[in-house]
Amino acid sequence: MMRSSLSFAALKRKASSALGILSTVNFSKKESSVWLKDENKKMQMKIKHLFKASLIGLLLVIISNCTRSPEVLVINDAHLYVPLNGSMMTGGYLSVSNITKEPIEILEINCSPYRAEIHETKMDEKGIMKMERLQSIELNPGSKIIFVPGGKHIMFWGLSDFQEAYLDCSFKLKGKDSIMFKFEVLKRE
Ligand SMILES: [Cu+2]
Repeated sequence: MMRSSLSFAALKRKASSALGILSTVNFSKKESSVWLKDENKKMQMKIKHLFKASLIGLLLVIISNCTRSPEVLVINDAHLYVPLNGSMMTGGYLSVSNITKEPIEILEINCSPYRAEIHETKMDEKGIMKMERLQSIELNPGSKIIFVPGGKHIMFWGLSDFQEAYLDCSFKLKGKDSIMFKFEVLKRE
């Protein structure tokens, strides 16, 4: 009777041991049987925890891949100067790099609720500097465009009373998700 119940318990343990390391152990003494049961439980807990941790890790990878759009443009040093006293407008500057292997077209900038446009300053045939609004900017694969005073720039309106350190904007891209970035707002000396 005792013998058959022991072997049944051993069989049960054998079945529940995930790694099968206990399958060759002889359960003849009660003490060792309890100890092994304990070890078996610990092992199962460890496996459970490992499984849980890897499941959470996998979920995190899936979530972060779904919510973060792959990087296509790298934007550096985006900054603007608060408007001069009495002026409604001011300029913003940055560099934009296309790190993909295909052309990327920037259609417009959005800094809502503030008005913003992509501009370029050019000299006309009479030698007069004028700025015009650009309808779009195309970046070739691997190319970089630097927005500088006297060249391409972002024109802002309505920032006279702007007090924050950063202004949130986004570039609308043709056929791709918009790129969000921040302009650092610099005070005039
Ligand atoms: Cu302008």
